[in-house]
Amino acid sequence: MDSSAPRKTQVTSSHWGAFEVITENGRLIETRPFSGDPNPSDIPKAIPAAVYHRSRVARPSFRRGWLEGREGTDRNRQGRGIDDYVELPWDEALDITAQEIDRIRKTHGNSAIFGGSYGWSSAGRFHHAQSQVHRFLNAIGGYVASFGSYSTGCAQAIIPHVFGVPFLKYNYGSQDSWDVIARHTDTLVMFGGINTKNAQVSMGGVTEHETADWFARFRDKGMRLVNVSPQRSDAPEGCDWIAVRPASDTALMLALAHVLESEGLSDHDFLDRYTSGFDRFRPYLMGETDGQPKSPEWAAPLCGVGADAIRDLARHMAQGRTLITMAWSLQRGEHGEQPYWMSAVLAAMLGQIGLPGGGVGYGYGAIGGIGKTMQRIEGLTLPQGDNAVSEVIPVARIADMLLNPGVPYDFNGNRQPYPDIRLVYWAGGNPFHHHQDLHRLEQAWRQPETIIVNEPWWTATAQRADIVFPATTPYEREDIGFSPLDEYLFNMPALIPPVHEARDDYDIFTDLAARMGAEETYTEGRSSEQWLRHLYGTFHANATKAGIDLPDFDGLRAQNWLKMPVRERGEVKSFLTHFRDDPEGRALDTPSGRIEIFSERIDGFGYDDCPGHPVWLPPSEWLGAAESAAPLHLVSPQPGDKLHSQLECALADMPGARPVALAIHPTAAKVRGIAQGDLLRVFNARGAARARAHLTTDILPDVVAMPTGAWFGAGGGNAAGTIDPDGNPNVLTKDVGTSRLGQGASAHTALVEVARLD
Ligand SMILES: Nc1nc2c(c(=O)[nH]1)N[C@H]1C(S)=C(S)[C@@H](COP(=O)(O)OP(=O)(O)OC[C@H]3O[C@@H](n4cnc5c(=O)[nH]c(N)nc54)[C@H](O)[C@@H]3O)O[C@H]1N2
Ligand SMILES: Nc1nc2c(c(=O)[nH]1)N[C@H]1C(S)=C(S)[C@@H](COP(=O)(O)OP(=O)(O)OC[C@H]3O[C@@H](n4cnc5c(=O)[nH]c(N)nc54)[C@H](O)[C@@H]3O)O[C@H]1N2
Ligand SMILES: [Mo]
Repeated sequence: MDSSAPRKTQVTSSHWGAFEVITENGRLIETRPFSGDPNPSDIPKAIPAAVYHRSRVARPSFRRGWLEGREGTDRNRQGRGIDDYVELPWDEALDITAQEIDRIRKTHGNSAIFGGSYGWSSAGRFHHAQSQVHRFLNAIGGYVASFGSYSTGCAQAIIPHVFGVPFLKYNYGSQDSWDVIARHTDTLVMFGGINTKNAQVSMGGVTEHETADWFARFRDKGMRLVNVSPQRSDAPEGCDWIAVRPASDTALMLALAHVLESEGLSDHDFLDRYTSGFDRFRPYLMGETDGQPKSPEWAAPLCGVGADAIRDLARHMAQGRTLITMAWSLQRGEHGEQPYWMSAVLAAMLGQIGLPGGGVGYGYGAIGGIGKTMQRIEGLTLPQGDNAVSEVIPVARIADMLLNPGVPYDFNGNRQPYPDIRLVYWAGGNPFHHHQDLHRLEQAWRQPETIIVNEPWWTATAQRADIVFPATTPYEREDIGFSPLDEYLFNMPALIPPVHEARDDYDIFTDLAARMGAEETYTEGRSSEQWLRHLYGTFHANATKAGIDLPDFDGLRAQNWLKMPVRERGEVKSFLTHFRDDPEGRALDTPSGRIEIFSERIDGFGYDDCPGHPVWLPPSEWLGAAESAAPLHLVSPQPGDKLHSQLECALADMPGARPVALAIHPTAAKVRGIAQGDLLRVFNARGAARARAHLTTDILPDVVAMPTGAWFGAGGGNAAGTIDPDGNPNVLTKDVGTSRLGQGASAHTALVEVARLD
């Protein structure tokens, strides 16, 4: 491909959708919306500035203290985040790195290597950094992996107990499309809202942004749309807002269930036929076990919603077709298992699970692909090989792991010691963006002997690594763009040559593997282009079998992009529809074969933080436990202007853009003497961050919201006791598992105080 032609317009894809890229003499000049997208995202606008940003990693870089330190354990680990870096030529850098990985695996075994490497990386099926690093580590003998995601880690543990399927299979393969909802649903009750800001992105890409248009349809049809959330802005304009305190949804849902049960509105035929354990749950609901009926009057002071409003909502939900949707955010907090499980129980009591437009759905709006139903074509996935190491930690327990080698922990019925990690390899993620309680992570990060990071930019994580390899961005290499939740297929051209000395993750790992005697295993003798042809070949063959005609690889290259006829219109039979039609023949894969309202298995684990049926368990930090030192609940949602911490370097350069905005109610602002636009200090016992006051009545008076994604430390060093300059909320959040069952991230569990920063 000639990337140096004078002026060219090509289309590429990304997690936030497709866009046109204008290049001139091999330089990326500008991005423009993709013609096929009715509501294109603004995110790509920041790409040109980010690609050539001064924070690009130019050459292989070694932390001076590590390079000059003695072999082995004493690599001056305290210097992470403080030391400067020494640049070395690629060959020498790869030699040193391969020797170090080899030393660790020979001295401590491959179970001393952590390669979970969580993160979204970039779109593109082959150059997916996390798949590449896993494949590489498998080729050299394996690594300690991680289970689940920050997005839905807790759901991935609880939902299989309840519905007998992996959560993501339920989420991506078994939910109603927007179209079915538009035709069948009368009432949509959205816990945590459905946010078009979040639907801007989808892993692997979302080409037609259509969530907002569907809501216009819903409104035209006269559907009742209820946003149950601490922020009005969590759902599109025109929805009713039930302002619920964060972390109190389980109490609210229990009260809704109580109304159904006391007013004879629960569907006992459904409960008898399709569920198990309602008889064990009911006494708790009605207060027979603990003397406390979970009535609206009980729930009202907990969740901040009036008893009459709860009663009205319950009665309304029992009329017509009702779909309950649950934002992923609800399980990203302590005891996040409970609202997720309880939503299934509530939906079961309404008796509409398995009917079009009814039941419960997860993650609508969380990513743009959910609600789009596609015929599935397999392929276009890089095989990662087999991992010879069996240890796996729940993804969000990384700091616990590093701080507690050998110490046993509980996870979903298993008890195991944390592995003793000596080397960490990260490619395609930014833990110093995504993890909770970053000052604690900073402590934990001092434990390993060596930390290696492949990154295009000097992120906070790169700034805390011993070895940093400059990686290309997707604009600097050829790839194929595709998501099973999208109907478009892209050849993502190499738009510009690599910036500075950046190399593709694949080439970095190929050269490391070669030095470690694993090149053939890693590459299978293929170049990047041969891999693209190979992966596409399988996909092409599967498409042909499914009756879908696609061009060959060269044809796709020439065409740049195409739309495939894979969108399913109308109802798709899911495992739940089949189960409803034939509960014995198509029994669920749970111990009872039914939806488990009571789980003997979970009960058998004996966890007080996740007993045998859903219960109200207040988290350690929420408004019900607020103290004068930290009286406000902090929610830290996804940023609207970007994906996580990506492109932040360019956005932060815009005048006045940082620190980030903190949404705060005028009442809370007034008592603190805060005016619109004031510079703020947001703090608690764990840390402090700067923010800019954004006064709005669209948030509960004792809740504040601060988006994720500001670069921690924004340019080096950020010890406890300092104030994070650009406003990364994770200096404030709590690093604790959701429970011993799910061990998910508890990002939404945090109380804070806010003051004007004079
Ligand atoms: N407080 C709070 N914290 C949260 C959340 C929250 O709700 N609240 N949400 C959590 C969730 S759901 C998630 S998913 C995480 C997201 O956390 P991450 O996925 O870790 O965040 P990203 O910023 O997307 O990190 C991706 C990194 O990969 C790099 N990268 C991009 N392309 C390439 C490539 O080709 N090669 C290499 N080597 N690197 C590349 C980018 O520069 C970037 O640094 O954050 C979590 N953190
Ligand atoms: N633009 C953009 N879109 C994104 C991302 C991004 O970085 N940028 N990240 C993507 C990723 S990786 C993910 S996982 C999804 C996440 O999707 P979600 O998890 O659905 O989104 P969040 O933005 O974390 O939270 C949504 C809202 O939940 C509300 N909330 C918080 N706690 C509670 C609670 O206890 N109860 C109730 N009822 N509401 C609560 C908050 O007000 C918050 O605004 O977003 C994806 N979409
Ligand atoms: Mo996520």
